[in-house]
Amino acid sequence: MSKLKAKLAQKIEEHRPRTAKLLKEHGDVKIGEVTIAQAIGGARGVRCLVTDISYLDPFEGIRFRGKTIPETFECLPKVPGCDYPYVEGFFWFLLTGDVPTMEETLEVVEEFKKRRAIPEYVKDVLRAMPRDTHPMTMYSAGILAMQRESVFVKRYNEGMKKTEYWEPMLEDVLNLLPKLPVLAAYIYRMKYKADVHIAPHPDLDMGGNFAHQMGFGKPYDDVARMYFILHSDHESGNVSAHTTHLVASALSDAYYSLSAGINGLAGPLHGLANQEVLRWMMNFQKKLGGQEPTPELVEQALWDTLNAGQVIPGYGHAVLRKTDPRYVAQREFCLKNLPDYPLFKLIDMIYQVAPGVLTKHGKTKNPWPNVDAQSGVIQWYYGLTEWDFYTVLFGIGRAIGVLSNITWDRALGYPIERPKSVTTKMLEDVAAQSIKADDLGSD
Ligand code: CMX
Repeated sequence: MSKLKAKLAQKIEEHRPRTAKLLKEHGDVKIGEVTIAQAIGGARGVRCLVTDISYLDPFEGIRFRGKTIPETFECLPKVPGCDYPYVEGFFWFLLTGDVPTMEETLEVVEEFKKRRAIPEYVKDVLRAMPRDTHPMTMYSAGILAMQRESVFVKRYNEGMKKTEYWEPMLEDVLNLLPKLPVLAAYIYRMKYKADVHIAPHPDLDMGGNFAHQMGFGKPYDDVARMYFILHSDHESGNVSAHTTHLVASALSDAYYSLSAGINGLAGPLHGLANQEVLRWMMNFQKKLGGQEPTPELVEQALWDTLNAGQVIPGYGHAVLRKTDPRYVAQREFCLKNLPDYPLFKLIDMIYQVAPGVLTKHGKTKNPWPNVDAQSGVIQWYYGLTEWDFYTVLFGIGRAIGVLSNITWDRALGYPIERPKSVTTKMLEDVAAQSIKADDLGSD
């Protein structure tokens, strides 16, 4: 991994003075204000996190290192004979900000192969859990179980300078990331495929080997590559990214931090929404009892969900105010590969109807679909019908982004995170003062 580490070291050296200058010379410049609604309402829109790895514009959607999703897919080295790029090359791109050459990409591919085996004791931990344990619990536990491997902890205990923190963090990230698809495939085969496992393939890259170890043929390897890249990063404020960053800020290592982030991803308002979409569609089809779905029937079912006080999974977003380009990318994949598949047609019918229903309902600020609305149907089509596994797939992709971020957190020496809380009485006092000021102003 000498090329990746050398490139990252160069990027870090170039970047550090920028952060230092901002802090020293412009530290008191305001970038926003916090309202009472933001303090009570989940810090929505409060600008207090920094990352250069991705940026989410409410109307354009995500850009990875300044590139849109189509630009990202276009610029990266592709696996021969496949439509999607190497995930390993994408990792290089997220980490360094530079598009890797094929040679640089292949160095990461080979290095990941060497590091991807999961320790036997992790399998023992998983096997000790009841088989009906949710796969996200197993995935998080598997990551946490490997914490004893942390190079960062070892080096920290030996004593190292703060400026060196990023190197053992990178080492932990490089050890952990390639293991995640292998861990996921182990959980999948143990839970759903009679505990019959498939050995890794020495010639295959991360996406290809994942498809192989899951037991799915082509083009599932490309599905995996697309899926991991699309789910990788969505700037820093979402629950999984923020949790990983927050835990890492206490100098917890990559294993502790990622496991915590994955627990956040497992919530139904975040990553678990992808399984909820499939559950919603299957319940709907069951209720139809063989009847063809129509826009009218879909509309009624959406209202039934809303009137029961539940959310429409796969719709809405805390930042986005238009259709998620990650949804669009997957829709384009479906239009190309499974245009006539009934479940895809149903997803599309929901897309025609749900924004209108949600707008009429009048609560959500964004009635458009997010990444989770489209993803399950692709998995289902290729034979992965165990929908409670879908968030694990999200969790492999998300790791690429959040592990890149915490490597940079260490490189730039970001401090322990510790926002300040206030009491309700303090807010009431501030509110009363503001009313008084308004009254004086209107005199
Ligand atoms: N269905 C019904 N109501 C919705 C809704 C939806 N899809 N999306 C938002 N609302 C409601 C909210 O629950 C909230 O209601 P209350 O005022 O009663 O609390 C109101 O509309 C305002 O919410 P908002 O400001 O538009 O959205 P938030 O930033 O609070 O929440 C999100 C964002 C994603 C949690 C929300 O849109 C949601 O619950 N969506 C469904 C679950 C989902 O798809 N999550 C996946 C998001 C992507 C990801 O992280 O993976």
